[in-house]
Amino acid sequence: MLKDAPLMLEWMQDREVVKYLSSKFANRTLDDAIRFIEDSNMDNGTIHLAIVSDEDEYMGTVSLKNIDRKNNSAELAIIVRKCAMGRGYSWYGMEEIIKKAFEEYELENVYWCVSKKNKKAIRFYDKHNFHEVFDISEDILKRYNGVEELKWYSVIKGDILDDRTEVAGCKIVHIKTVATVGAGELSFFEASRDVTFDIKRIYYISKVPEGTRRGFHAHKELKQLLFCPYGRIQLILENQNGREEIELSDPSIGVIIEGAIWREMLWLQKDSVLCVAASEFYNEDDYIRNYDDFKKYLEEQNKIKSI
Ligand code: T46
Repeated sequence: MLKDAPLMLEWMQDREVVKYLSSKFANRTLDDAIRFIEDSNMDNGTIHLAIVSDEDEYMGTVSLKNIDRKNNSAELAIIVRKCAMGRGYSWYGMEEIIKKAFEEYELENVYWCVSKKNKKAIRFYDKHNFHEVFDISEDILKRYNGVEELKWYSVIKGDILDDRTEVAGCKIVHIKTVATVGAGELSFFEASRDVTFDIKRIYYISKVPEGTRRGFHAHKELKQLLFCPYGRIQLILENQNGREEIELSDPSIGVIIEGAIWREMLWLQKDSVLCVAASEFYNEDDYIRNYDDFKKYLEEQNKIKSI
């Protein structure tokens, strides 16, 4: 809205806010801000949305640029006023525009870049598990001719934007993932570097019909990393504090289960694959397959802890 122009000019003239941007803003005027807002209503392959507070105060702009209908991709850009930093506005703006990109504009991939010197932004993107892109195409790179030291990120439709670090006391891990715009992602973990235990066994569960439930047990000692490289599986976990769920549908998200945790898995999509890296060889004696026995086991464990 045109009333946002003075606040838009505020960040354009704020050296701190614009110091890592490749476009130069310092000499922009109120007329430039007004023209930007007027043009943002035009259908020119770019979508600009205002990020506003509950009181409808302009806090920043989030955009999809270079919308490419052939590759179903677009470049994301975001800027927030200094007073909006660290207050959740950036995350809100990104989450909303990414949702719109996939659901409303039917895109498959959104990507963006940031100066490697902008440590704060890099911490923010890494914390939210956005995947780094290494082999960005020449066509995209030439938009940034002469700009050095850029780090590229991307989100692919289906990636889960969940910033929890734990579920029922189990650690949620971000499996290292490398994205290639328009050509998918590659995820990997390296045993002793990325997993907190030695892996002795890998197994996977496949060809499961939709709606199937498996699990219904806990382990006494086994440590496991669970992840879903294809499909959608709901993982329901229970510890002494109760039950919590997480959807495993992003191949870059894993959950490490250690200690006595009751687990159930629900196949939300046919043929989804559950992969598990385990700390021990298969040993039926380590299973607690009865729910009442699990509850008793937890109580005993708590008694031992409190002695
Ligand atoms: C777990 C969840 C996530 C073996 O012979 N070797 C093995 O390595 C495994 C894992 C299983 N089995 C046998 C034991 C059963 O006769 O395979 C059969 C199916 O196992 P289960 O009913 O335990 O499968 P799920 O899907 O309920 O549970 C499995 C794991 O067993 C369990 O450790 O945490 O996946």
